[in-house]
Amino acid sequence: MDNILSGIKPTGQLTLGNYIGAIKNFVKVQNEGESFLFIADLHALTLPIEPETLKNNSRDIAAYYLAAGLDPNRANIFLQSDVPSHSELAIILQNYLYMGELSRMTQFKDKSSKMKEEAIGLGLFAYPVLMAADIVLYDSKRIPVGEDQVQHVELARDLVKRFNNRYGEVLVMPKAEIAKVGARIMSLSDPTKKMSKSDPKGDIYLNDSLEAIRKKIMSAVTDMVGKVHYDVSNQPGISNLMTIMSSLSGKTFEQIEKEFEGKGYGDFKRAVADTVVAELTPFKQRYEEIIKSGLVDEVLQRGASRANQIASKTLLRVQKAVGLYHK
Ligand code: AQP
Repeated sequence: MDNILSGIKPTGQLTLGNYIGAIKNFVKVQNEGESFLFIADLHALTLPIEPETLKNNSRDIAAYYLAAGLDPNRANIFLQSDVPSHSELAIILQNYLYMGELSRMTQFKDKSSKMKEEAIGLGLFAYPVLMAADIVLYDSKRIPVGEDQVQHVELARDLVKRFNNRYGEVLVMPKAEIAKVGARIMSLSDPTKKMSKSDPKGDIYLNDSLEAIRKKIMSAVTDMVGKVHYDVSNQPGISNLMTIMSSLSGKTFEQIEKEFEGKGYGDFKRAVADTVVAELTPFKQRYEEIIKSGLVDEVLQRGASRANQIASKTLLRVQKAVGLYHK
């Protein structure tokens, strides 16, 4: 069985996009191999963030993982910063990725385009290097991610090829896995843009109240077509709501179209809201219980201990391969 790796960076409160595009898939695959599901706290430092916010967001992600159904006896849940091999390996791997390819990364272009050049940190630019280190440390072949992260996984693949060509079969080749439905949940206020935790417009946050979530869905942007139909180009808002409904209920687009034939958008939105609320009600209850129980710290410690075991072996393999003396 292949190892599975993925992570979420604690840059803000998680959105329904993170839940559908990432966490739900982690739960699905947790029995299919050993999984390493980390909280990418070092990645969160690539943009300014308050220390308390970073700490609280990190704890929340661990609690959300557990609330969603990740079993800490099967999945290793840990903080990236609790495993020093991530940083050490990134220092080595940065020599095998190039400025040109890093500057072509869409995430870097998006995030840096809103900043003055003097304010763009080196960490933001080198983000895919650390991500490549995250990926290869656990010899993972399977990397479940949302669509926006596929480009970074592709770059990690390029790096593995380059490194192995030079040093032999040292690193395992990873592959991105994206969900058939829900790999890109869009903003409710601008369905041409991804729902993103650092851009509050049109987001559903996992810590929003159930009433707030209902309200947000009821006021989601739609269109003048007046028909519940999956057509991303002409009906992006309705298509996004269909995606949300489909990925949480298991209904196909055809089934949804049939169910709402001849019905108005109001009825459809109410049904989408019911679906989301039904999914998040028990999830939010479990989250509250987990936060109170103190389980998070115990799980993170256990996860880090296993992650360190595996990661330090891979790091040593790389150090030896490149010829670091005494290794
Ligand atoms: N809208 C989305 N639809 C589906 N999947 C999504 N993911 C993020 N947004 C959506 C997936 O969630 C995982 C964790 O993402 P991340 O924290 O590593 O960073 P990101 O991809 O940049 O996500 P955000 O929410 O947009 O974060 P910020 O705003 O901090 O940049 C990934 O698997 C991602 O694909």
